[in-house]
Amino acid sequence: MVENFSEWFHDILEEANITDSRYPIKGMAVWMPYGFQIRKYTTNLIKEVYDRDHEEVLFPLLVPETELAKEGLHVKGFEDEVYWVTHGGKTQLNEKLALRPTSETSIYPMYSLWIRSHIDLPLKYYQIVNTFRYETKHTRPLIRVREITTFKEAHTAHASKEEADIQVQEHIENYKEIFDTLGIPYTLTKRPEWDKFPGADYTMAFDAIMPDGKTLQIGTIHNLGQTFAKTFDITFEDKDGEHKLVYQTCAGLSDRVIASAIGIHGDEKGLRLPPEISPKQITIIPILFKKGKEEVLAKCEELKKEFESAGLRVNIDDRDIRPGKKFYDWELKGTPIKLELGPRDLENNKTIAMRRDKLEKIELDLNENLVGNVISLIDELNENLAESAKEFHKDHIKFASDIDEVKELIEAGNVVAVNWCGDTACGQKIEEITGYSVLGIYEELEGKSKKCIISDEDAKYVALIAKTY
Ligand code: PR8
Repeated sequence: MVENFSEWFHDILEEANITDSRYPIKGMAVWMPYGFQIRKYTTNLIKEVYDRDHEEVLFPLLVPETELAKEGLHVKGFEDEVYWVTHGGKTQLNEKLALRPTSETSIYPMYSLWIRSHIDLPLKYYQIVNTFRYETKHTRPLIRVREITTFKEAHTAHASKEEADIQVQEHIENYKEIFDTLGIPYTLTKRPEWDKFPGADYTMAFDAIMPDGKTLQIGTIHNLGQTFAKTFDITFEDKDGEHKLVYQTCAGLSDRVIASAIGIHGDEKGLRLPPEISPKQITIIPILFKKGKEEVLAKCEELKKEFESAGLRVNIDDRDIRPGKKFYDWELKGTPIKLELGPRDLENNKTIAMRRDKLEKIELDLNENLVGNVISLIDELNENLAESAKEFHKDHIKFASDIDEVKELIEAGNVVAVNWCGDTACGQKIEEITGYSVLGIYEELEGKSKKCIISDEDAKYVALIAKTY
């Protein structure tokens, strides 16, 4: 799988009924029923975190050209990626309308109307919408798409710079919680100047290391300072009666969260889904013979109800096919726990459980704390998925002290840490020489008297370099 992760990923999406990318527009795929469920539970998790201190809103999909063009830096960053609506039927529109590539220019003109006084602040809204980006790099389902189908974007406005900085930290904590729940290890870096979000003061980014060693940016948080406040005239009357510009932040996640959960946890047999987003957490497979069929099925139904009342998602696979085929299917689909129940098991008050992570069989007593025991297995699986992913992640960040070593280590499937003075010229030289990307600042190097990998200047930071998706 590591050898050909890209092919594995492509195949698993189709085989596990997640997406079908044969839709006749490049970069746009159909969410299939199983994938749709995974998407739903992932969205629920993210909503749950955001709902704690943000309110959900929904803005229109179209952005007038005049608004999109107002913020110079921002529009420059997106101009090659915008899809335009130019006609209504046969009539050419007076003004072109953009399909939002992201929603700053759709949301902030309204913030300018809504925010009047310091009592309106902080304002913390989020929306989950489709965004469109005419990506010119190689597109891949979930990873680089032209229609991002569940773009979760938060937009906040604050009275002071300090509050905006605190909000950035809160976004970071929220994202950590989401990734930790899914057992997705990440690096958190401050993106270099030349790779920050168009219009932002600075960008903090989460990257996951995929099995082939390439990194995937799975979430970003941008401190927008007052750039957009100036452009869209978002001001408030402070306690002292003065009119001031707000400070803003925004943060975004896409279906890449699902891509990383699939990629990082999967194995050669298929998906190994974190229980939180698995459509079913338990799949019961009845082993049916003519004799005792009714009793076995009735017991399966009874167990299903018991598990469901403990809050678990359960299905019974009673299709009229060989049990072996059912095992194969659910291994492919990554249900955390399979329970096998046949007439002999029923006689002996037993069921055979199989954990998807380890694929080992465990005999459980039907009458002795079955629900509790299965919940423990799910918890252990969850922890084990996270632990093995963490180990892989740790093993794949290596330090290099010269440029040749950087290249060798990245080619061998690693992310590489180097000492860096922080100068843009040096950073871009690293990219030029290696052909790989500087993800950004990983750690500060205070008073450690190290030298930059390019210049002979003192290094201020440990920077990460990677081959990226
Ligand atoms: C913002 N504005 O837009 P960002 N396919 C899949 N996922 C993608 C793609 C793509 N083509 N492009 C980006 N992402 C800010 C924050 C509102 C919200 C994912 O930020 O452009 C990446 O994981 O950095 C990225 O980190 C996230 O969307 C946010 O996009």
